Amino acid sequence: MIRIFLHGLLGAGKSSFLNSVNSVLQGRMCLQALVGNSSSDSCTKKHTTHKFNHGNQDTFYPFVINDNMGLKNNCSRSNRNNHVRDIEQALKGHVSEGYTFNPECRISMDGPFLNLKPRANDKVHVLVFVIDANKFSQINEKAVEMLQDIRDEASRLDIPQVALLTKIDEFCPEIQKDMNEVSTRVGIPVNCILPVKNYSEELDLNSDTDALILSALKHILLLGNDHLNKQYA
Ligand SMILES: Nc1nc2c(ncn2[C@@H]2O[C@H](COP(=O)(O)OP(=O)(O)OP(=O)(O)O)[C@@H](O)[C@H]2O)c(=O)[nH]1
Ligand SMILES: [Mg+2]
Repeated sequence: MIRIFLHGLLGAGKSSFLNSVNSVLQGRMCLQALVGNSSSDSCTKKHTTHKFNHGNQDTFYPFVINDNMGLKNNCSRSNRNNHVRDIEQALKGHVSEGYTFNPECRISMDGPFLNLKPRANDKVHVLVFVIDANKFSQINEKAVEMLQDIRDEASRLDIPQVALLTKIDEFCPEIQKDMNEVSTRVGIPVNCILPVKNYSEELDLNSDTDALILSALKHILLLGNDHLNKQYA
């Protein structure tokens, strides 16, 4: 099983992406995770693992997506440090289901949400940075440094990373410039930056949107699969 971990600032479109993946897989609009519209408070509160039904109710696709609370663009240095350390724990599989990331303090080392003995399935296989294409140029340098720190941790753990550029429907002409800027500022190669348009306002699926979501998912899963194969080689 491949574990995909979504990370991104508040309102970047993390929950919308996993809802979009589920919608495409189920062939109907799905709202598995709550989606918000607030610029001051994260709509997703808890670290949650989402599975995706395949056929009948008890059968699932062999991958899961972790959704998390997004951080504000302008949080303090100590908040950012706490957050990076917590994400590092999550990448290693030490953070249990239901934990609420709190930038004011790190996960408690003797609390109920610390998983001391993660199984292979609990560890993250692909880290996905979810970035709002419209807001990237407004993200401050400190927040970008935080993304780089998380990327460094992931690289140390040998976990592959991609960036999803969301909301491209609002931003199409500028998308190439934005992909280059993400690549330069965060350090992810341009061929690992995947533009998507999530299902955000439509009532029915359409094949162009499906194609972008499926292409991004395929790329993420191939990276995760390579990482798993490497671990057991
Ligand atoms: N136009 C457009 N809107 C989008 C897209 N993806 C997400 N949105 C909208 O952006 C807002 C935030 O989306 P969420 O999926 O809640 O973002 P999130 O990253 O999960 O946010 P938090 O959980 O609060 O950190 C919602 O109003 C979505 O409908 C997209 O591709 N296009
Ligand atoms: Mg969310």
